Amino acid sequence: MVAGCTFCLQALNRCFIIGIIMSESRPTPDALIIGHANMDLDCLGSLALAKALFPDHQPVRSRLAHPAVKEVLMVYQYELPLLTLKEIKGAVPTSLIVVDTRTKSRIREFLDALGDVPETITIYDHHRNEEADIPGARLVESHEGAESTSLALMCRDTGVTLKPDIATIALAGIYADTGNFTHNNTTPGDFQAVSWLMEQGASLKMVRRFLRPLREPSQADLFHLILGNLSWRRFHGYVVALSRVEISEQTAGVAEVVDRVFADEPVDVLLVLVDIRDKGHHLVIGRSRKERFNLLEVLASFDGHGHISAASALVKDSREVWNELLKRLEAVPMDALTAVDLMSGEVTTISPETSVIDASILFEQTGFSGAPVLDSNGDLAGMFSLKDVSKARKAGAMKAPISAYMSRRIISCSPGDTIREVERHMLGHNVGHLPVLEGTRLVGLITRGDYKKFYS
Ligand SMILES: [Mn+2]
Repeated sequence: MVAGCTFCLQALNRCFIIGIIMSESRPTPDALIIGHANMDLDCLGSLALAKALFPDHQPVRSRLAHPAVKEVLMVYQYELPLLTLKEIKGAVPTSLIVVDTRTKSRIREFLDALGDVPETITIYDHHRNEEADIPGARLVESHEGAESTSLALMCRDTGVTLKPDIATIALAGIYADTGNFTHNNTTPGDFQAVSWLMEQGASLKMVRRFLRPLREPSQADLFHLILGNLSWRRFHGYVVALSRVEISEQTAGVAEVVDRVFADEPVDVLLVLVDIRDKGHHLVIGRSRKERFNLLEVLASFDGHGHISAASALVKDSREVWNELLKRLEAVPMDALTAVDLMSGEVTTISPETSVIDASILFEQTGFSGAPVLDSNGDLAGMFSLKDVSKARKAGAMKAPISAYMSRRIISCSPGDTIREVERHMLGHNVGHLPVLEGTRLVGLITRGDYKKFYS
């Protein structure tokens, strides 16, 4: 018979009360799990899962935490006890596990608290675009939308089962980091992990509670402030919404407010500069819907971190951040996709004299549903499509030249037109074949198929 704790009736090695007493009476924990400063839901989910995977390690909380994280910890403080920075002061762990970041500056507060550099450092992280600069660390890289995903799948694959509460915390992390599975970074693995976490008893109802946006009155104020100062500008063909606001002191949950604004604004990119008056700091937060618009590069001179499509930077000096940001937006080379990137350059064309029946045979053989019609000078004279074939068939005029049935009202675009303009042409005029013209010369053709390929 194993000795049990009188209070929670668990075996001693599983009892959290003993655990707390032990951790207090043991000034130098031997093995620790840390995340990044100002932990978010995915960071917390990763801490919880890493603890399940490596039960001999103790998770540590960061000094600051997102409001949603604070709420989770309030609910689950006994299910997921976390050490504080004070409790690890001077400790020299033999093993340190770092989750949800690979960057030294983001774990500085933990390193500063420790007495010495741990013997082994293992990183579990999905920030593929961040610099891995923690010396001597082994990196286990993941490609999922949330780090909680890869750790949950590791639990699943190694036969570790979770308590429902831990599964709930992990589930919240995946929802948060994938923007409810709508961000570009979302992977099939994220869905698999969610499916497994639901099997472990995760509570979707609780997750919905934690993800509730704008829980603080100050967040609602900031939301309206950002919206009120919003202006739209174009950079490299992208529509960028910019907003600059000032708040009196640093508050948590600014990123959640920015997410909320971004969800409502039909723009490619949102960049918000928050001037924090009392400290003279500046917080830049960016969100992007376009893969080619690399926010990490835009924020590089501010020491930004995050992902290509969601990044932020805290500037602690008195730089002219706003002007520098605008200059970066102008200077960082990232050309928006244009018609040239979408079009097929090798286009099958037909001449106006071709008979409808021959064109119809061509369509049948090639699978095309339409083709540009070029006159003897090589200029675009019209577009001929399957629809025109059926018109001629109804009229019993299959032998007529296609010039009698082709459409002469041509909707076309230029090679440099952005995706947005291409979209406007194709969807606005409901054309399935958009010729790309340089002057009067045909240089390519964009079909519905090309357009769909772009989104796949
Ligand atoms: Mn993450």
